[in-house]
Amino acid sequence: MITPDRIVTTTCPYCGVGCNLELHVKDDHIFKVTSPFDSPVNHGNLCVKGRFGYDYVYHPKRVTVPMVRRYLLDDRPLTIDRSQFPSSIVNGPSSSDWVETYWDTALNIVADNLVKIYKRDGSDAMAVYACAKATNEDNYLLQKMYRAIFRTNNVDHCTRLCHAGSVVALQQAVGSSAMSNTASQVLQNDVFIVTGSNTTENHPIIALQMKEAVRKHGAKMIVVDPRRIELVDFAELWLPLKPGTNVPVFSAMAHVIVKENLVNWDFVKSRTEGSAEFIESLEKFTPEYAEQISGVPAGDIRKGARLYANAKNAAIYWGMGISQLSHGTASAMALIHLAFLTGHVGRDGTGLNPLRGQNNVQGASDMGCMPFHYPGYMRVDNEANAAKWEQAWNVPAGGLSRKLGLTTTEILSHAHAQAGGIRALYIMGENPMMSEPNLNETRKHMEQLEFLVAQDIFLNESAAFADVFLPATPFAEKDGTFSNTDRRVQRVRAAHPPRGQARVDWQIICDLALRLESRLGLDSAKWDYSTPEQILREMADVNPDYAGVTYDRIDKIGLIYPVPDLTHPGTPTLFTESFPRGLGKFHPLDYVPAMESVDDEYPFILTTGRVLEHWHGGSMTRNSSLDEAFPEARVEIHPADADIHGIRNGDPVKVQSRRGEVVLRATVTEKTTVGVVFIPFHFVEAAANLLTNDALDPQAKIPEFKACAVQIFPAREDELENPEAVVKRGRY
Ligand SMILES: Nc1nc2c(c(=O)[nH]1)N[C@H]1C(S)=C(S)[C@@H](COP(=O)(O)OP(=O)(O)OC[C@H]3O[C@@H](n4cnc5c(=O)[nH]c(N)nc54)[C@H](O)[C@@H]3O)O[C@H]1N2
Ligand SMILES: Nc1nc2c(c(=O)[nH]1)N[C@H]1C(S)=C(S)[C@@H](COP(=O)(O)OP(=O)(O)OC[C@H]3O[C@@H](n4cnc5c(=O)[nH]c(N)nc54)[C@H](O)[C@@H]3O)O[C@H]1N2
Ligand code: SF4
Ligand SMILES: [Mo]
Repeated sequence: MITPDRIVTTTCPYCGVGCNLELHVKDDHIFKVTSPFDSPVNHGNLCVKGRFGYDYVYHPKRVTVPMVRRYLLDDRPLTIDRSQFPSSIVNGPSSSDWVETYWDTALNIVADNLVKIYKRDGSDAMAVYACAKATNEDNYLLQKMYRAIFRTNNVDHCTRLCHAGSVVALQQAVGSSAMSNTASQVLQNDVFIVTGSNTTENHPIIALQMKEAVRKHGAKMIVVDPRRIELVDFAELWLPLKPGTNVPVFSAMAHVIVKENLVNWDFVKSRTEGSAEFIESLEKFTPEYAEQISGVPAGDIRKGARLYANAKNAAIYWGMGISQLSHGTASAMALIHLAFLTGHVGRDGTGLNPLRGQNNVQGASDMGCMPFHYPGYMRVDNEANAAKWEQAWNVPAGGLSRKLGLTTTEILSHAHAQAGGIRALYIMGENPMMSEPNLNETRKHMEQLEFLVAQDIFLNESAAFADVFLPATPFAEKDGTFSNTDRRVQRVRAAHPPRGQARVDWQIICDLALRLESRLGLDSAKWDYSTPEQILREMADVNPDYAGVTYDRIDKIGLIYPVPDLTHPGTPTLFTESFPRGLGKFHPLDYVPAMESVDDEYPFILTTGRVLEHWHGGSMTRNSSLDEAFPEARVEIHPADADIHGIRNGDPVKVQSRRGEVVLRATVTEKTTVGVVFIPFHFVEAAANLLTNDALDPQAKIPEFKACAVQIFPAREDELENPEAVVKRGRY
């Protein structure tokens, strides 16, 4: 038995559930993780990532010394030709190009080059990706640095690839985009819909509560998902729709609710607008029409509509199967309509709940790491908002840009080697070379950049393209706050000092900001924080949602924002009296198919997503012991399809789309439906995003990760990218 030197309570760095952790530390090393039984979030439960996934902190590949490219030290001009990088996305330029250096040298090089480009090409040449893994404090300062110093709103982060469709739809329909209720209110639901969310693998502790709702409280669950995910075993009804057919299925449910007079007219009349036109638009969405398009039997659509509408308390929980489509906004809108028609929103045990993915994607959005909003969702093109932040940041009146910035996907597609477009990019903790769609295209954009800074804990596939690498610290080495999917602001606490020379993100930013200001002759005097709490305070003094959040108040249990003052207890349920935009607004919809439909050449629909043991591009989990639990990429294919192609379980296959191909082993399983194959996007050896379509939702600019057309061929063993070879060569 090891006796810990100390037990540090903190928040899980993986998913948006925000489980509370107890880190058992001995000799400045975490050796065990447990969880407090009295945590209101996870009640002592943890999934495999929270429990065992922390050892990436100690992985030998972690970079803990600043690094710059040799040509920068030689003081040669920036002549790097990124197109000369090896064609495999596994490797960037050879590691011998990197030189370890002092912080001073690295930060001066960053400051000199950013200032040079800014002075020459102006604000529009500058852009930054924020990090939904980092704290609120880190993210607040990063967007402040770009807005206050470079006067640009080209700030975005992975929320764009994630719930952007949900955010736009919710903003248009209700005027607020967070979850309306908390996840644990599922225990108060009589009926709930889970759609486009593989909750068991991606929000495991919320899935536990969903199962508890069914098994202990008699709730009825309706799963709407093309795959036979584990929750189907607990469901009253499963609607296995074809990928990309959300709008007809949910609009047909609305059609049934209207035709069978299951509408909550009191709610529709008093709380919404635009219902007459909307109801007219439903005429075409008969369940039979939806069946033709989606493959879901009309009778089951009727049954689902009745269950949801007749419930006393019903809620909808959704994930990426709704938002990651070229009609992601319309898909989310179709769900919102169901809640409006039935009045299942604005009370405990009801709600519109887009489950947030990253541990702090809610927080990074709240902190203004988005191109249209300052912290607190204040539009950047509004004079009064701009004036507030100019005052807070000591920027002269009129100094902040009122121009809407570019989104994540636009920032890369606007990258240009010559004048015009984005020239310099700063990436704090993201990995676009794994997470963007159509990686062959992404790669070309990365090659165009004149100057790229990566601030991460690993030299990931994107940092392999960088000029400078700044080693940050992971959650276990920093203090601050994360905001989870419930809007609960919780403490993050350091278990031990940073490894090597790694530095906390917010401290790197302050150090760099001072160097930028001195080179540009600015003197805001606003970068001298001694604790992260001072940073949160500065933000909370202007952002009313966080006004009442102090480190003292969230010492043991987090607070659910809005917390408008220092005595307010927090707000688990939103929209009880009205919506932020006043009345909820219906938006009539049309069915628009996915951008790519199947044909003889590409007869399967590929849908991509996640598995329990891994995280996104794998920087963290593939550098942890979790990799042994799920060591290689697999494509899931239905037995009927496998039979036709003569594919057996474990056979290597080549999956090809119009944009690229990968070779990986097949898992023959009924978890996927006929005609649909599934690949998780965690594995660099068979990166799913080489195949995916970069078509965007026109409003939300979110890519169509959930549906593209592919062909499958048998392949040979020697065509597999041998994982062992990858390890030997160095994954990064
Ligand atoms: N283990 C693990 N957990 C994670 C993550 C991780 O990488 N690994 N990432 C986190 C992040 S950032 C996020 S955003 C969440 C994502 O969590 P989820 O949204 O649960 O993630 P996905 O696996 O991408 O896709 C969810 C489901 O969408 C379904 N689907 C595909 N196409 C359609 C469609 O057209 N309509 C409908 N209705 N469903 C469809 C898929 O079958 C799949 O079951 O997970 C978070 N949690
Ligand atoms: N095909 C396909 N592609 C997808 C999706 C899909 O479903 N299918 N889902 C999309 C979604 S929903 C998302 S959210 C994106 C995610 O895409 P990304 O955000 O690009 O992915 P991550 O791997 O989570 O990147 C996080 C990085 O932060 C680093 N990091 C961890 N902690 C810290 C820290 O404290 N500080 C700093 N500076 N760095 C840190 C990690 O090492 C890692 O490199 O992927 C998107 N891409
Ligand atoms: S459910 Fe999410 S927050 Fe909880 S332990 Fe697992 S990854 Fe961490
Ligand atoms: Mo996400």
